[in-house]
Amino acid sequence: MKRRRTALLSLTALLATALTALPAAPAGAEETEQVKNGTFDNGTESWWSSSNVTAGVEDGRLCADVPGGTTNRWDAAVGQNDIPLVAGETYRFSFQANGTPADHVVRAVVGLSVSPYDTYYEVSPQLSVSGNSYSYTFTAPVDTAQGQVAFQVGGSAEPWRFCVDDVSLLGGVPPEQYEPDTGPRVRVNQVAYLPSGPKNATLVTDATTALPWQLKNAGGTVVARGTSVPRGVDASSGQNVHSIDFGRYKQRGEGYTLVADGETSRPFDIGTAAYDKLRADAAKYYYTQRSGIAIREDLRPGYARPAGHLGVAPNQGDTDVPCQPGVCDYRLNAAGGWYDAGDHGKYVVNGGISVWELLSTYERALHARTGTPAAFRDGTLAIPESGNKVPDLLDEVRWELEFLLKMQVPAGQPLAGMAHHKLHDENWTGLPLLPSDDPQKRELHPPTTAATLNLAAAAAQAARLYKPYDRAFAARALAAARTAWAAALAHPDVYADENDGVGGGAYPDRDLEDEFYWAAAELYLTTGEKGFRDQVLASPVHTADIFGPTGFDWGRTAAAARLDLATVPSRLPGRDQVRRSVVRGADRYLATLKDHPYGMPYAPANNVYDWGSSHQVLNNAVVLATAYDITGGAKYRDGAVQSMDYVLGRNALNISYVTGYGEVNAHNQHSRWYAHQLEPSLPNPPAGTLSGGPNSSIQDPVAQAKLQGCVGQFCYIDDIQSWSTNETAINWNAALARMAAFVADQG
Ligand code: 9MR
Repeated sequence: MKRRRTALLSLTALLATALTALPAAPAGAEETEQVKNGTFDNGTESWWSSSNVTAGVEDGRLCADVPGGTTNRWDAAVGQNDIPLVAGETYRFSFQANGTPADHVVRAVVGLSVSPYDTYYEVSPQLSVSGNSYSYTFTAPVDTAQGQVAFQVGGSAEPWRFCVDDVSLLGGVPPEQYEPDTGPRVRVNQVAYLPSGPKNATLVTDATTALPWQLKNAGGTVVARGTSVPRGVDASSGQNVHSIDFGRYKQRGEGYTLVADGETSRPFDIGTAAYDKLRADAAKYYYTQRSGIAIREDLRPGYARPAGHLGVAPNQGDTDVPCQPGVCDYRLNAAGGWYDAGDHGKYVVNGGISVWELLSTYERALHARTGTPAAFRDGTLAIPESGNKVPDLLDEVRWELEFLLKMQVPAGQPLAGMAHHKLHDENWTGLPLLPSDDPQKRELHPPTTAATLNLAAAAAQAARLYKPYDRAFAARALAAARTAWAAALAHPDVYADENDGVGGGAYPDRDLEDEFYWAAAELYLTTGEKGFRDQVLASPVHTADIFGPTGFDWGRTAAAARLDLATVPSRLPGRDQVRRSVVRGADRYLATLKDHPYGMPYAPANNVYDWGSSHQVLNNAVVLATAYDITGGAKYRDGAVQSMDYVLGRNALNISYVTGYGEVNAHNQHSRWYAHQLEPSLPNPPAGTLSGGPNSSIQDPVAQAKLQGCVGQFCYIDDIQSWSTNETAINWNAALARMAAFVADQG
């Protein structure tokens, strides 16, 4: 513990230093310390600091005087470079730290010391004056000799002092044994069952014979009783389970519990109010995702923030965005739209399907027997446009449509009429980061046929729905859709590069027959023109069996066409067969649901839960709901309604995947601005935000460290860093909005 004060290398000097590759330890090797001089016994040897920080060893720890007046965490830092990391190896990252005065945040990062400065793992604890020990486990996603451990301490208005000791990055540690807290073994929809709807629960138990159950009201009085049905081992969770059906009980009330096998479920309501609220909240989610506009505190208390990406420093976009080098030599004003997810990217394919599912929620309300158009009328969503006499849902979706239209290649340019695939930062940014604080260069990525067809489909659908409110906009949308359609026909195979995933997601798709079918269908439903009708009828997708286990998604859009052709009035020859094909798809989802001890219409092949599985469950439920709209058959309505139980808590983890709904709910979704878990001054996502949910492929370092070997439903963790299991996204919330509206309509 020498008290020597050593001058540290500046960050820039260090980055410029040539780096020597160290031999990488093989995976599964002995535990090996990767940090040199983490105890600071040799002063500051091997450590660097940024030039605005005065750092030295004091009482055997490294202490840094941090200046006030910086903006970002990374504007002031201390760290160590040349740390080797091995892909797939698990590391324990630990340190002791304190801060004076209290409550300053350190962003502790394990990442890449050279451009593009990827972050592999990060935490942002709030420090006390007395200090704490911190320890985390993660799995390295890549091999590199240029790893870095850094403590980012910028972003404070006032100066403060940061001290750190016993910094360790231990490689070769066993993956953490993570035990989720799953609470009582009686699993229910933690929000509400409809009074006249199905009421099912799942009991996790070792018992193999039927057990008695009791339904209790809020006062603890038993109001119904029965016996469970043993269901054996559930493949989606590996648990031995029973199912419980208490659907004969129909009394409205709050605070019911279900008791079985000595366990009491989390409380739930029998009623409809929660779905009226969820229908609005799931749609209100979009206002706070908006880019290019300040979010107003009076409209969303706790969520106000400055406008993002309007070209106001430190932002560089999106009012005048260049292409990636070599892609084009014009610039576009592509301000507005919604941020896709927890990142600041804006993607046309995902924008298109999100617009479709929200507009279809609106369109269903116009045509379905239980539709309630008033639910989305002017004034229902508390947005800046409320009061303009246009249904609020149309106003909200128009924010995205205007952005999609701006992404179209202008006339006179190469590939005119096509749509740029996406627009996002040059490199990935870290968390937390308000949209208005993003300093990165924004770039347009090449046009693709998929984006062009998404734009055509969404704009064509918009043309028929906005016409009663704004004829000029409807005409503009239809013209853009026609132009896009023609451009896609002229360039049918311009694909997104699946490796174009730096700074934003790739959204690659090489099968575009479904996108052609969808765009043709929307153009036909809007115009009734023979040319589009013939395209629909000639598409091989028109008669294909499209209702598979993983349903529809941003890249599988055939169902969008089929559902609309089945429900939006038209003179399509063979429309009855189209309607029957939807009912056949629903029959299959109903069979899956009946077989499933958790009562969900989702059983993916080999039990591999997809990225965004919670919205897959909901989209399969949309097919059930549509079959009800077509046939009036109660079994389809009940199947659709019952699917909501899984999302709202009747699942292996006993968690509701919707923020603010259910006693235990997902609320740490991966997001740069709802980053409360990292930055206490920021909010959690707003109520009504759907989490992506279990993803068997566990594609992020936190999931890889904690969920190794997980079975289906268990491949999830409510951690902000688990972007592959716990993100929020505009397409996923659209599925929630659509199903919440359907269920509310059944009350
Ligand atoms: O939802 C997308 C999922 O289907 C893909 O498997 C995954 C990997 O390509 O990307 C998901 O989309 C993400 C996008 O790439 C970037 N913004 C966040 C999206 C949700 O996680």
